[in-house]
Amino acid sequence: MAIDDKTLEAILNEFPAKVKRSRKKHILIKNSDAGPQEIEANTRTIPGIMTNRGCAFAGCKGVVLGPLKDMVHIVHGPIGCAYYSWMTRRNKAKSEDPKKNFLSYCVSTDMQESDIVFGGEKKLARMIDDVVEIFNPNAITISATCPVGLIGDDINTVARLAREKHGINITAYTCEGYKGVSQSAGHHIANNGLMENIIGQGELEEPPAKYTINILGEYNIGGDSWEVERVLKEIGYHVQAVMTGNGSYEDLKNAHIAQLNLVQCHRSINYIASMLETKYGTPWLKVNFIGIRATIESLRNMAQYFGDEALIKKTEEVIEKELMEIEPQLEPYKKICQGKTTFCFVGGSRGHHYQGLYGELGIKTVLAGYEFAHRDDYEGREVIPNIKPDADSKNIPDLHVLPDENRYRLKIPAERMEELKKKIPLSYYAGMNTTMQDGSIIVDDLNHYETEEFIRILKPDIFSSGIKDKYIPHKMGIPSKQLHNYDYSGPYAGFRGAVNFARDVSMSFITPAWNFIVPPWKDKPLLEGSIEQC
Ligand code: CFN
Ligand code: HCA
Repeated sequence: MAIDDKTLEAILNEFPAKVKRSRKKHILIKNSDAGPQEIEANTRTIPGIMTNRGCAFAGCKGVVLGPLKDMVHIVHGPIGCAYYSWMTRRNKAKSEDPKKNFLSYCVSTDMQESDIVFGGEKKLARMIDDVVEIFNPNAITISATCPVGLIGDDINTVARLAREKHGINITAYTCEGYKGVSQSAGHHIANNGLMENIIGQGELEEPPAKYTINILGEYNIGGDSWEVERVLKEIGYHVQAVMTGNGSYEDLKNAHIAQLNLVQCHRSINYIASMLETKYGTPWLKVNFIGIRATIESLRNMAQYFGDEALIKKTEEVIEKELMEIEPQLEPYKKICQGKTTFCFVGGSRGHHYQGLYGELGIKTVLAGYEFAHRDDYEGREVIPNIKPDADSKNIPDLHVLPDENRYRLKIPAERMEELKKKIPLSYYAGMNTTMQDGSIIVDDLNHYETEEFIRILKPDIFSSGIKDKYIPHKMGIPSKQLHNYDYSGPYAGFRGAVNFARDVSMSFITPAWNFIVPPWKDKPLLEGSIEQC
């Protein structure tokens, strides 16, 4: 069954009038005849609504800083925030020097009541001394949790004094959870800090290899960036820094020498992409290594960008070889998946990145959305290189270069830009409003009530989201696939990742477990009790 305006109205009628008015602006039924459809995004969640969103601390420490492996990330606050952001995201890392991988540690000042009352600065300073003595890390970050901002601990001064004392890079991030409306604020805080304190501080002056690139917005969840790097290296690229999956302080310091920045996740790290462009003139190119077609197009775009015939040829050879390997493996899974439907609700970019991969397996996305994306993630942009983003960033082009070509390390003559405009097909990563089919539903900041209602009506064959809502569909007898941490599996990126994804999704469909589950409401009364007569 599809959802029309009347059904949507009925779902929203359960809310109080004011809440209904607000939620209505966050939900769209895709209709390409209606012209550009607007959706409200990046606004505060209504208190009382069960959202899947996280906070600024999660976005800063959890998402952007956390994966940097040779740094110790201190969480300044009571233990809960450190504990619940400890390894759950499955950002993998292997260190060249095994003594310099600190990701498996949970490091926190564990503030107690007396620290809240009398201040936690001294405790934080002592902790930094201990961390330097015990771990000898290359650098340290300090992330503030809510109470730190409320009591006014000056973590920047603590960091500066510790830097002078220990002579290593120690920086503070005032990413208290309450800042902004979601994780997104924390991404921005982390981006600013990394740019200000680390990127560009290395000694390298020239790219160490012919095609030197950075990968931005790739966090190595379940090993994704290892799979992407495998292919890129085979083609002949040199990856200077991955931000920040399996990333390191040492690589990041020299990220400014790259010739091109790839932007995989646009939502969490577009700020660094544009700051690198402004400061060092490095152009950036949006890519998507989730899905086979998206991976191929991304590789082709990169080759076109450098424009070297040998690189273009090598790219095609590698694509052909990879396809020969995976196509026969995918066949049996496609048979299982064909004709099925899914929901695809994730935090930011993955909400549209995964639709292509699902489609390649024959699975249609009937509902999708983001927890915390901004309007530009939904609405898509005109794909014209050489345009600066406008003030509210609604028109960020996908291949983004400044007009003054002299500012590039990789010089792009005007006629080459014209050629690139024609050659680079960027349709698959335009905003969500353009990736979904007519009649499908787009929801911003989907909540638990709406989740249940939409599942009840649309009956997807698989539900893909995160841990907070995973078990609602399970209890309704529908498989669910976490697209955040991949449920202990992965990698899902690139060519081989697509096979892993196809296998995992197929297993969820054919497992006989669903035949043994009777949802509680089918054989038990929902309420128990007795009615007394008065
Ligand atoms: S790895 Fe990324 S891809 S960084 Fe971002 S917007 Fe989160 S942690 Mo969860 S899975 Fe998710 Fe994206 Fe970019 Fe991950 S869709 S919510 S903040 N995200
Ligand atoms: C975060 C991290 C998260 C949470 C995932 C989930 C992740 O937002 O703080 O809710 O299942 O990917 O680990 O997005």
